[in-house]
Amino acid sequence: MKEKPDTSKKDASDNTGISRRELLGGTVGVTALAGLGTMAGVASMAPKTAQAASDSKAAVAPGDLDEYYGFWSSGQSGELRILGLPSMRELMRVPVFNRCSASGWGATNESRKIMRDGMLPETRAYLDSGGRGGVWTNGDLHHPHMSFTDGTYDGRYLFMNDKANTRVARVRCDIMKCDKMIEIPNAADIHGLRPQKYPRTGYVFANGEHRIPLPNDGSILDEPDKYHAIFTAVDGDSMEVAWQVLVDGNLDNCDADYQGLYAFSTCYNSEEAVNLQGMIANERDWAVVFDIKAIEAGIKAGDFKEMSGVPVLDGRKGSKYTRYIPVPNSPHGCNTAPDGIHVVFNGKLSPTVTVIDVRKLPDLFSDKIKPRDVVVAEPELGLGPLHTAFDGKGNAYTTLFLDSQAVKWNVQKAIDAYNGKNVDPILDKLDVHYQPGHNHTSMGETKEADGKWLVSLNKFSKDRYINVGPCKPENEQLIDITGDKMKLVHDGPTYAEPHDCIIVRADIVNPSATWTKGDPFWAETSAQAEKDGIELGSGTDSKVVRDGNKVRVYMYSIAPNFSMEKFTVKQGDEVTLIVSNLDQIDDLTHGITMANYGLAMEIGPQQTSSITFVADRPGVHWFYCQWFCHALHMEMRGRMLVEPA
Ligand code: K7E
Ligand code: CUA
Repeated sequence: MKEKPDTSKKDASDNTGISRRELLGGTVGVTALAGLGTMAGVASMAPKTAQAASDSKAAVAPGDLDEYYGFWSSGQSGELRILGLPSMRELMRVPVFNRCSASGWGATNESRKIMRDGMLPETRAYLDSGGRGGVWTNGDLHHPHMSFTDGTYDGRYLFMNDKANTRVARVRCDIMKCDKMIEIPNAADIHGLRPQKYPRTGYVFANGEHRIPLPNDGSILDEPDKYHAIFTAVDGDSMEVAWQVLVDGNLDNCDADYQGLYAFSTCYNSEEAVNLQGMIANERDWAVVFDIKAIEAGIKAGDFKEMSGVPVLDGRKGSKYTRYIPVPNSPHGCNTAPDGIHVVFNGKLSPTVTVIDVRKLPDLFSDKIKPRDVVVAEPELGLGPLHTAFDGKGNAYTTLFLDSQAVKWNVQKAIDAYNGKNVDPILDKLDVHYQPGHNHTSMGETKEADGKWLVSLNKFSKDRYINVGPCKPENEQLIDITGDKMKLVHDGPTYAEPHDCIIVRADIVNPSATWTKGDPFWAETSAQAEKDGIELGSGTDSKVVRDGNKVRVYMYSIAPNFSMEKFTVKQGDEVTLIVSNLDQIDDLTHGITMANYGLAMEIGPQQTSSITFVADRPGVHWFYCQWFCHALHMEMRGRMLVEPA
């Protein structure tokens, strides 16, 4: 489709006098793609905008606490990050799909159990063979979202996707650790993920992005009609797949409504092509609407095929479970407004966003109206709209990837313009630095959206920081949205690659100060200890238990001591170190590192952690506490003797 040169709206031009729009020119579809490469150069030509470097509202003095938690994804780093807002201070990293040197995530028995329990049997067999180490070492975490009750965050859990290895994980908000991770069957590469907002979570909706042959047994390559994409509903309580829906096209991002009736996904490859040219051939793709009640009734009535142990309904075109709403080429973000009525599909290759009204969906499903009849607005906002956030006052904020801008627009004005009124829905545009992907407002995906802060997650930082080499940080900008005009108040560099974030009022999140003795996190370790006649964390659990060539070393720690100064095993023994931290004081984390054995783990106050290894290197090996805990922290160590076989 053609992008009309738009002279009515103010262009973001730099001081060379050349507008970025003019530089782009041509058709949006093709130029937008070319722009992915060239805009890096173009935007660098722009001078630094004269924005306030600091703002009293954003300043959080040393020792003062933030008003909001920010939960950040990290893309290909595979972890979840916790920031404080408005200070934008990074507070914590929570390893999820990655492995972590500090905490032992991916190495401890407790974390490996979580990572392995939800794997498909064929994946477990694959990772157990060929020296692959039994767990994935990478992940691609895009979308972290909190559990909801009645349309707002409830502080129970955070859910997140792994695009790299087709997983969905859950983090317990009391301890801020991942407690469940499942691999989604029949799907390839989970991308969009959102929890059900009402009445509660409930379902976690997860989009299989890439289409694959089903079954994917190696017999098919170039028969795209045998490729499929799958929409999955995971039960957020049990973390099991509740049901799946086969769709036409592929799936990108998704969201849920505020009524508990529908879910939505964008599709950027309705052509069902397998290469770039094919995927952008059509002028229109679509958004898919899923009728949750109809799907649940379909499951009850047995209208499904069981595949890999889960019920799969056929939701392709013509199905009673879905409707396909045509929208301009290659939509990306999918965002439900806090008014509970409007859903925005972001155009990406089209300069527009498409707004639908959920009140029209019952008529769509009963075929009283046509799919396009649910569209109530389609404002042209600028180049490369990717994601939209809301302030709870009727305004929306959309990222413009190619224009490197945030655009503020009014939903009602966009509806009026669509109905032929001569109004401009665009209220403000702000340069961001550079190429924003997601954005998010404080509480913006809940009915309690408060219109205070907007974060723009920008894919490039270019010239905003001193040069750190060819790989530059990304740039996250905090924007004050309390006034009519957006005001940039803070730049924050970050490492690869926060796709998305949520901003949650601090009073909703109430993590524990310490662990609780007997936490289910180490239930299996507790069960083994019980068999060995040991009560973990009791202060008597200091004992070496030999069981054939398996040796379990139970230890506890109280700063600055491990309960065992030394222990002896034989070369070739399979050794499990089980360490309980008896300290009850906030922030008194210990760890244990077995030097030159590649082993380390975190042990928080009142936590038990365990790790298993083969003692195949004879000699004296020091184990030490790697978490600075005491004036005598350096002395907090002991010896393992491995006797030669
Ligand atoms: Cu990067 Cu949400 Cu995966 Cu858009 S997605 S930018
Ligand atoms: Cu315990 Cu350092």
